[in-house]
Amino acid sequence: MTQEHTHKTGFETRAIHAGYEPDEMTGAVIPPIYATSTYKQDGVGGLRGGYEYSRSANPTRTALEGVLAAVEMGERGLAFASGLAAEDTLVRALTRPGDHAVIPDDAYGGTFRLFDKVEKVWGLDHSPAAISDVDAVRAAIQPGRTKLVWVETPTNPMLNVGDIEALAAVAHDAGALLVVDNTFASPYLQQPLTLGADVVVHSTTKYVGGHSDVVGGALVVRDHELADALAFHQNAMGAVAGPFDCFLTHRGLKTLGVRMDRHCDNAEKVVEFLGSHAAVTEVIYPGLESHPGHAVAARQMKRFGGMVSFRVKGGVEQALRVCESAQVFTLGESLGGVESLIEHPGRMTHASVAGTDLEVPADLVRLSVGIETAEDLLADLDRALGAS
Ligand code: P1T
Repeated sequence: MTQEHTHKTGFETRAIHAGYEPDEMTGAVIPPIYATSTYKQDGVGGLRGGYEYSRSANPTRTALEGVLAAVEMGERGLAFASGLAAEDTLVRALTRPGDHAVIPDDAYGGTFRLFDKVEKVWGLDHSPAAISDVDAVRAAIQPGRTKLVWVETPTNPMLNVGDIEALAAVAHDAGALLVVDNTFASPYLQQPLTLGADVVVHSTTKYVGGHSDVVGGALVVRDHELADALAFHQNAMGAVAGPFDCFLTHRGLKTLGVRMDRHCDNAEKVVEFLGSHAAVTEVIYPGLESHPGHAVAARQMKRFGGMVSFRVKGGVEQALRVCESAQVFTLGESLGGVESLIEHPGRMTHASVAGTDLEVPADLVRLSVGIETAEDLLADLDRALGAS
């Protein structure tokens, strides 16, 4: 399918068909794993299909990058070795020492660590702001210096929601770009480029890959100049995704739509169950009408996702006990795979923000609700919450 045609088709059709035409020679319907570092040239500079060296381009990666662009309604996708590799490439391609970025005051711990311990040393300042509060984001912008407004929505792990259209306007008024980390929503539920964002970031390790068997990252953009700058840095910095990883990620992405619908169905059941459980003090889920970001989420997301956070009676000790007592929910970092995961953000994924303004509540438990039989998930949570 041409890109023009692709963008007119439905999400699942794009996820399954974009980025690759059956191989000319064999008709293979799935992109082969091109396990090659280099390519024979037909005379010096005589490249076949533009392939020269696999850091610069590899056909298995080209196929994944094409489908990533299509599912996000972008012009260009770029695949990286991890979400953080994508983030670092993006930041250093689009900023210079002395510049400034606004970041979420409840960002993923690794993203905060990247800004605070790596990009800062390189000379990029940052200010955390509540991305659910457009005025707070506007106030955190330093006119002339702020080059990036960085948003996660929903955020990890507090599930706050940022209004992408409004934040894009605020960023653009100040001459900055709006970056949206779309990892939690996935491109099935939310397409930030269609709402005015300039760059979409993914940890494809999560819902896009979907099977907890590969680490990867992605950037997707609409603008050709921006795409060229990012592609230059992707090659110059070299944190690319390898062909085996691209194959797995691409395979996962084909079923994103059906998986996400089941993740959402199960999450809704889990939320209802937790909401009436005596051991739970608060359930955090953008699908709840009581969630402060519900109206914005309902406007910009197809459904509300598979991530659920909740707080328990009994503080940190009980939160740890619940995490360690679950059996169907596996105790582990990461999210977005078909299997349910449970974790304690304060001690695990967000340990790197302890003692900062981004510290998360000690009694918080985060669930990545998988696609198992819902009744088994509810029974498991009931058992874990009763543990003492
Ligand atoms: O782990 P990596 O593929 O490098 O992606 C980093 C990343 C970026 N953005 C968000 C919103 C993320 O959640 C992550 C990774 N998060 C976890 C590993 C986690 O368990 O929250």
